[in-house]
Amino acid sequence: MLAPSPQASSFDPKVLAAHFPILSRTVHGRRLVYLDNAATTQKPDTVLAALARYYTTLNANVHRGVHTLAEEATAAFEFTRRRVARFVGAPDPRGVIMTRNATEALNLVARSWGERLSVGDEVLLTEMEHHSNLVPWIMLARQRGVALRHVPIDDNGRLNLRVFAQLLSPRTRIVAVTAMSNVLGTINPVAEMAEAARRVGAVVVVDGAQAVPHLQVDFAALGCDFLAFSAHKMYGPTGLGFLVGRPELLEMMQPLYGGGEMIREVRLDYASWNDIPYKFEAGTPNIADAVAFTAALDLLEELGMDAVRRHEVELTGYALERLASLGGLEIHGPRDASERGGLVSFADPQIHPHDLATILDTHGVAVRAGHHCAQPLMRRLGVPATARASFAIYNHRDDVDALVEGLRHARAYFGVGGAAS
Ligand code: 7TS
Repeated sequence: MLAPSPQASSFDPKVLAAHFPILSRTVHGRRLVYLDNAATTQKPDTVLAALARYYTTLNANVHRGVHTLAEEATAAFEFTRRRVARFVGAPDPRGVIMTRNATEALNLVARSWGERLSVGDEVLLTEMEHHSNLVPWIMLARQRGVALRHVPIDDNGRLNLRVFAQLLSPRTRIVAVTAMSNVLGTINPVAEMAEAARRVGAVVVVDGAQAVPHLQVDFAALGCDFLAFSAHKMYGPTGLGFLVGRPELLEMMQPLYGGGEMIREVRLDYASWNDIPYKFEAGTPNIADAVAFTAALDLLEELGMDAVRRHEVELTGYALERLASLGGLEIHGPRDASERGGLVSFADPQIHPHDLATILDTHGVAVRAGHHCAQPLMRRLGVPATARASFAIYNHRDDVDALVEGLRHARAYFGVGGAAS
C-alpha cells in the first residue's frame, strides 16, 4: 500500500513522495523539485520492485511456451491488458493494444484506419495538438491526398466549438483531438465533440496522453473509437503505451507490422492474421514493463482518480495564484484551475524560457522549456517557446514555492523588474 487509505482526506503528497526514490536525490546541491511530469513522471518503489521481480522470478517470452515460466509470464502480461481495460472503462480487453507509447498508438490508427481514406475526405484536428497527433495525419494527407482541417482556439486557450461544428461535414472521416493540452492544460469537451462527430459518421480518435494520468477517463462514456496514452506519464515504465479501440473497428483494420505472434497461418507466399489484439502486436512485446505497470495502476486506483484530480486542481490553483503574484508573467491557457489539467505554461517577456529553465535547474527545479512538441500552437500563441511546470501526485505547495523562488532569482539575475511581491 502506497497511500494509507484511498480516502481523499488521506491524500498526502509528501507521504507519496517518500515512495519515489529519485525524489530524494539532489540537483546542484538542492532538493530535486521535479515539475516536468507532463514529459514523464517518476516511478514509485512498487513499480521498481515489480520490474526487478519480473526479471528475477518470471522472465520468459509470452504466448508461445508451454513451460511454467512462459505460462506465468503470459498470464501476468494479459493481466495487465485487463487491468488497463478496467482502468479506462473499456468493456472488452481485446480492444487494448500494447504499443511503445502514445505516439505509436496514434500512428497505428492514422496508418491503418487511414488506409480507408482518399481524396475528398477530411481529417479534423485542432490547433492545440501535440506533434504526435499532427504529424501522422500530415503523413496520411501526403500519401492519400486527404485534407486536414483544424479547430482554432480562442484567446483563453479553449477550442472554438462553434467553428468545430461548422467544420464537421459528411466529408469528415476522422476527428482526432487531445483530451488535455500538454501546453495550455485545457481539458477539451471530448464526449460532446465525439457525439457531434459521430453524427456525421466520423471516427473519433482521442489523444489521452495527458488526460489519462490525471483525470478519470472512461472510454465507453467518452463515446470515442480510439484512445491513445503512454504508461510512462502515469508512474509506469517507459517504452509502453496503449491504443484502446472499439473491437469491431480493430477487426476491420490491417496490421502495421508483420512478424511473429500476429499471424494465424503463414506459407511461403501467404499469411493470415491472428485475432485482435494480437494481430497488432508483432514480435516480442515489452513484457517486463507491461507486467510492472500494474503496480502503477494499483497506486492510481488506490488513490482514486477523483482524489488525484482534486489534488492537482488545488496545486494548479495555488501555482496560478503564486505565478500571477510575481507580476509581468504571461500565463497561457484557461485562468480557472478547474478547467485545466495540472500544468502551467508561462513566459517572462524579457527572459527566454530556456534561460529561465536553466536558472531554475540551478535551484534544483526541473521544468521544461521549449515548444513542447506543439509548434503550430506556439505559432498561434505568438511565442517561440514557453516554460512549463507540470504536476503529479507527489508535488506539494513547497514545490510551487521553490519554483517561484527560482523565478525571482532568475529575474534578479537578468535584472528584470516586477519581482517585488
Ligand atoms: N500527446 C500528448 C498530448 C502529449 O503531451 C505527448 C507527450 C504525446 C502525445 C506523446 O507521448 P509519447 O509518450 O508517445 O512521447 N508530451 C510530452 C510533453 O509535453 N513533454 O514531453 C513529452
